[in-house]
Amino acid sequence: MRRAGYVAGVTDTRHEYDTLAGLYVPIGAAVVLLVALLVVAFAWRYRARPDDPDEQRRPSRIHRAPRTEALYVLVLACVAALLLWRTYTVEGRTDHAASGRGLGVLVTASKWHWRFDYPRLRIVQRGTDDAPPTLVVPARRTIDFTLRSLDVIHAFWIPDRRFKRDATPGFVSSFSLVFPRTGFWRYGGECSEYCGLRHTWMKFHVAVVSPAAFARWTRARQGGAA
Ligand SMILES: [Cu+2]
Repeated sequence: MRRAGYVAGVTDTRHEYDTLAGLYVPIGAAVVLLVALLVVAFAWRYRARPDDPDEQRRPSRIHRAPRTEALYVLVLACVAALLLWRTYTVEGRTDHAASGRGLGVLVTASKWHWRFDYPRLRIVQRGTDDAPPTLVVPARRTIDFTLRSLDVIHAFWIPDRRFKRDATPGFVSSFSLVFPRTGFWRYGGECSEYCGLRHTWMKFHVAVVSPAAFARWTRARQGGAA
């Protein structure tokens, strides 16, 4: 079903990257386990035995096993190809430019604040040194973000969405996200690029509300309420 303001192709980044991690983690764990077992096994098998009378007369154990080595290279190449293919597939689905048909939010990063402008709604969300701003978005609707920085390199990061994008001065970055479920994430967003003294405090809250609640919030903000 097509919903108003929803653009096909914009995907749930959390689901996509969690699925990808579900592939990387077991492969990584298997490699660590295999290497650890082989280290222990070979250290035990070829340990020094000074009391062994045959030790000095033992021939060199170095020999070649071309088939085993070729199989090893083939397995590694297949694993690398699988990971690259899955990674680029997921990147292709999630890392697209803004659709231009969703709700527009201009994100401005500067030392050490976030600011969220909703140009079409004429709403601005600012924080203070003590209180970070809140990014308010409607659930299940495409949000078209435009990201910029006024000074140094920052990075817009929402861990729950598994999404991160650099904000580089002189460049404007565009991307779309959807937020499938409603909720409030205290300090749910932050800067993930070290940007100076107060980098650690460069955070924002994330509020995902129902479309009806978003309409009410919009009216309240446009009416001058906080
Ligand atoms: Cu920063």
